Amino acid sequence: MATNRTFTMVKPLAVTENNAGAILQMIQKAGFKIVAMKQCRLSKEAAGAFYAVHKERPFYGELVDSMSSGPIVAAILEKADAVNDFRKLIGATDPAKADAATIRKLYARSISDNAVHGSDSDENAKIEGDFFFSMLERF
Ligand code: 3AN
Repeated sequence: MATNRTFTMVKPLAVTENNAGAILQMIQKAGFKIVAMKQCRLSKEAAGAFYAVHKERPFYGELVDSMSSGPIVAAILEKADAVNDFRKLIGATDPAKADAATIRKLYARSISDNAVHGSDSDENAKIEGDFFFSMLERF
């Protein structure tokens, strides 16, 4: 059964372009509650560990460079069917293929700098939230 939490990051280019506030507003207006949130910068090592599942993919190096290039905003979000509903809100990985009015359609620059991360399963939502947040940081 679907759980009610997912994990997101506003990616470095979207933060640098001052779009984090607008993106978080879209997330809240879509009914997600922010359970935990912080701005921080991933080292190359930390970005590599977070995306270790993609280690063999040709874009892994580019992804690690991009995700460690500036600050990100990480958050745990709560809503019924959170993982699936958040994937719908952010749109397709490639912004050129994302539906109108999705976060990636509005704010992504390319398939690698695609504005936001969203967990792809309940299991990964838990792993990814635990990567960034202690129990004391969740409300
Ligand atoms: P999603 O973030 O939509 O779940 P994944 O998990 O397939 O997509 O990919 C993780 C991240 O890797 C994407 N958010 C994107 O930044 C990057 N990425 C995925 N596919 C490509 C690609 N073909 N070229 C460059 N970067 C990619």
